[in-house]
Parts: sequence; C-alpha cells; structure tokens
Amino acid sequence: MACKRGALIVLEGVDKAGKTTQCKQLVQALQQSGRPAEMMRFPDRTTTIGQLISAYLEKKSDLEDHAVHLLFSANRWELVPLMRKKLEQGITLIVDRYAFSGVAFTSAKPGFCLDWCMKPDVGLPKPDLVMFLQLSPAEAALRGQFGEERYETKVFQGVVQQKFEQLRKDPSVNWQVIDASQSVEDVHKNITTHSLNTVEAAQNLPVGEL
Ligand code: DGP
Repeated sequence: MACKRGALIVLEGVDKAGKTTQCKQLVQALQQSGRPAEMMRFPDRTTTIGQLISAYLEKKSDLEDHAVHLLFSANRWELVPLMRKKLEQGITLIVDRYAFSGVAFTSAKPGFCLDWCMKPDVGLPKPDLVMFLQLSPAEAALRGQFGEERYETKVFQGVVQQKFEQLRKDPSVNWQVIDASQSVEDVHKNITTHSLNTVEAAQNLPVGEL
C-alpha cells in the first residue's frame, strides 16, 4: 500500500507574532507523537535566489519592487519539487511563511493590487491549513523593537495586517485565526490540535494547487 502523504501546514502572521517559535515546537510535537514532520521557511535564504532576497531585506542591495516580488515567488517555486517529494514520503511540512506573505507584503506597497501579486504563485502546492497568528500592532510593539531589515516598521506592518485580513476572506483556503496574544504554551496547544486534525484529514486527499 502506498504511504499516506504528509500535510502541508503554513504559519502566517505579522512580525513578532511568534511564527518561528511555534513552527519549531509544532514540528517537535508532531515528531514526538510519531508523525514525521519537518520545518521549512520562506524566504529560504540559502539558495542563490534566496541570497539575492536576503541582501535586499538586509538593505545591502536595492531591487525594483516587481522584480523582487517575482524573486520571492521563484524562491518558493524552486523548492516545490522537494516539497512534493517530502509530502509523498509521508512527511508533514510545517512552513514559516508562504505565498500569503508574498501577496500581503508586496500589495502593501503603493501601486500593487492583490490580483497582480497573486499571479506568480498560482499553481503552487496548496496548504491543507494556514494558521494566521493574530497579534495587534500595539501588542507586537510590546514584544520589542523591530530590527533593521526592510519592512520592519510599524506603519508598513499595519498595512500588511490589513492585506492579510483581505486574503483571509478567500474561502478556498483553509484559514484558522489563532490568538497569538496567549502564552506560548496555549498557542502551541491550539495550533497542535488544528494540525493533528489536518494531518489525519489530508492523508487521503491529493495535494491541491493555489
Ligand atoms: P523572516 O520571516 O524573518 O525571514 O523575514 C522575511 C521578511 O520578508 C519579512 O519582513 C516578510 C518578508 N517577506 C516574506 N515573504 C515575502 C514575499 O514573498 N514577498 C515580499 N515582498 N516580502 C516577503
């Protein structure tokens, strides 16, 4: 009998929402419960394309806004063969940011509409579950200063938050909003419950496409 596929689970949210911590803890919890799981993150700064993106985010280089949008998307596409292979092997992928960050961050810039921003990611593997870690800009500010990277300002993050709200209206995507103002442990319990349900439900379904 063919092995059951892994689930594709994405964590999204504005900066400081706790995505990376929660992704790591979720992978551990799934592994400890005997379900193979691995973490991925986008942008993946280790590839050649990822290094261009990283230099841009660190403000070591400037790139035209459309061009950088396409690079972020290309960075996701270049990892698709690996993602599909792992899912087929029964490994659940916990992904720190995905195409939704791509659309939210670029469409927060002047002159970009959601529709244009979504086009390059059409056809990517569709997540079985997208958990949005919800945290107000005021609460995010209490968690510390933004760093030095591009996009890390309160005003820009506020616009990104609004763009995510628009994206969450798409009923073809399985969104779950998680209150990220709870304790790390409570958020963890919440996302683990959603993830366990999704791992069970996804295993007999084909991987969809965005
Ligand atoms: P980090 O998740 O900490 O590695 O930060 C990556 C930064 O890049 C963060 O500010 C969000 C932003 N970002 C992530 N994906 C995309 C994308 O596809 N397009 C754009 N324009 N920005 C993105």
